[in-house]
Amino acid sequence: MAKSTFYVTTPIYYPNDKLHIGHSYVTVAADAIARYKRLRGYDVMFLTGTDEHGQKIQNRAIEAGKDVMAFLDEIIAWSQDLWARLDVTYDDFIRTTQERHKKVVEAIFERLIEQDDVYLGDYEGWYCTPCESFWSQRELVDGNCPDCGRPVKYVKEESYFFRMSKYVDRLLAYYDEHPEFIQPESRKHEMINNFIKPGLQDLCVSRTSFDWGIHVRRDPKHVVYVWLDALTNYITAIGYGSDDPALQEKFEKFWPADLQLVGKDIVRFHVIYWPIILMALGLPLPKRVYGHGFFLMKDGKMSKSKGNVIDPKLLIDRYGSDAIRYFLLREIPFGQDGVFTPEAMVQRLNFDLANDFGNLIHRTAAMLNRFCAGTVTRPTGAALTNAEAALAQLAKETVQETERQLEVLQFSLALTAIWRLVAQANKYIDDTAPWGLNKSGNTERLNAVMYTLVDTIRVISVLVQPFMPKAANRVFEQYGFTVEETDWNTLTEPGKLSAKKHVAEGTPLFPRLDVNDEVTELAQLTQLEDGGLKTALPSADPAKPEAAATAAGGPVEAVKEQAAREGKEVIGIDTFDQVELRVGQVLTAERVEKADKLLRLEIDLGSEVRQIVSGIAKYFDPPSVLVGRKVVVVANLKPVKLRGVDSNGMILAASEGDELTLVTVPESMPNGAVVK
Ligand code: ME8
Repeated sequence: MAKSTFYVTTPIYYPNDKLHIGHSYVTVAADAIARYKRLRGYDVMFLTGTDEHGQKIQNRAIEAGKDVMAFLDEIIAWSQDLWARLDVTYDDFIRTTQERHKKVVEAIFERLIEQDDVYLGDYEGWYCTPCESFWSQRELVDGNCPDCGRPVKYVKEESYFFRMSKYVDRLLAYYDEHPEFIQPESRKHEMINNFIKPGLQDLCVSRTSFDWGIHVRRDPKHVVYVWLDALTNYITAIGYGSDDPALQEKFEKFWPADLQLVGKDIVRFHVIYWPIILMALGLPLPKRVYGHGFFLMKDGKMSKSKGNVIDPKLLIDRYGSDAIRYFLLREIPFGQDGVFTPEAMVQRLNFDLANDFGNLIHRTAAMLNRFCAGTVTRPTGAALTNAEAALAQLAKETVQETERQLEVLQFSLALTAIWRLVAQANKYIDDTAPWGLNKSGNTERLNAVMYTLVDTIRVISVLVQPFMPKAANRVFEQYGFTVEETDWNTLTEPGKLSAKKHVAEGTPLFPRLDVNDEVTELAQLTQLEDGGLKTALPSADPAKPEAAATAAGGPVEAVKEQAAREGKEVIGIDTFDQVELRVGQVLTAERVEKADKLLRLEIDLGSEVRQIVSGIAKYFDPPSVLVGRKVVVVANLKPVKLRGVDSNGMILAASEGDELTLVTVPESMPNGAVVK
């Protein structure tokens, strides 16, 4: 029987700069899933690549004084070397400058014009060159690009447009019929409320103001504009539109993709424009698009201009690929944002890898060699106790839990489950004290304990394979585990571990680190002495005018002083951006029993109703005066219990002395709208 297939993709990255730890994050996540599915017996296709057209790339090559293709080749070589060093096992790497992609995009464009999905019109509006995005007047923030905050320019030019609006109803019906299509669930509401409900504009799909791109066949002064070119990579790479029967077969085999991983910044393109393009081409839609969260620095988003970007190669050189892969997937729940700090990384590596995992592997092998000449012997039934049965049961449950969490891409929870087993195995050593059994000559019991430990290590090393392939292989070699013994699909079958085997003494898998020294060293190495904070503030370079303001105690100093007086740090816009503010409407309001100050409110946030407890009772009597009021809610606040009542968020209010006013917005603003 043919194997089941699994097609997983990452975004294709812009090669305008070297890739950083954020790009490594999603690529390692895709690799872990690809490896996991291969281990489960799937025929996997794992695609990554680069998005090489557009003005931004052309400008970067010109700045570097290089021919565009030569400039790209260098960055692509660097990127592929990064993936090799991170043990990323992609099956194909697509470059949008490759002929296999270009000629299919040209044909797709012609077809879309012929079937009147694409038409020629005039584009008038605001354009942000760094983001390569067009914006309407309404979308600008203080006259600047709403994504990056940089100035935009007004442009008017002839462009081709895609009739997006024609497909909106079908798209919404698809969302309804396929609740698993957009994940995590919260991103779906964001898409519907922020982009679809306000009215989906036709999408500009060609430009005439630059020429680094795929030219429209019938009208070559037009270059296919970035998203139509970029998104189609997922089908051109696997043979869509090819004349070659083998490639056509490949396309039939793998499309629709099972999983498309994208950052939250480009979810919109992948769950609105991409499905619509596919509908226009009469193709099925991907089964799942997952919008993962971002790795941030202490001063907010990573960006070259802030100088807070971490070079992943530097970390790999110092700690090895396994350690970096582990940290990336362990630290932050997939789907959420998290902050990268040297402290967190060094602690994880030291405690989880050196102390817990590495030590379990090392001390077990050392004891086996000291007490049993390195040989594991299958125990007799009489020597087994409840402790062995309990560990075997936990191992079984851990396999199931790891599978469950990997299916829903909760890498950190899968690792948490595996580390629970690691901790339990370490505890089992302490409880059974094999050194005591050796001393008292209780060979039967000693064999039982050592066999149980080696069997547990076998399960653990198989489970960590998708995350830390090198470490897993080292354990397989050291412990002499065979292919049969390390087959994930029969992992917990009884008697899997062969009756006799030899285990080598080995060396520790992960070095122990001195946390303080290492953090200092790492901070210097990454040049983030203050966690990147200094780069968020204006440069101290006297040649730059804002530096003069700082030196003379000007506006920046005044802001810092004011913040310091209030016991708060000055924050960058990116830190503020982490606060999710939304418009809500009070549905019910009542007093909380035995709590004079508290009101329990139910608030409609558009996509959900939230319960919030607020200390505003004395200002609103009776509480029902609040019903129907539009309020601003901090929607991503950690849930708390106040007087035993769950509170999931906070409403904003201004207060001075005895007066308090709720921050409100006009009635016309829909519930769930984002406040910035
Ligand atoms: O958007 N944390 O390319 P891109 C986590 N070419 N992930 C991050 C990250 C961070 N700090 N920074 C980047 C493009 N990423 C387009 C995509 S797809 C058809 C075209 C990851 O080089 C994240 O997955 O800007 C994000 O979506 C992607 O890199 C953007 O890469």
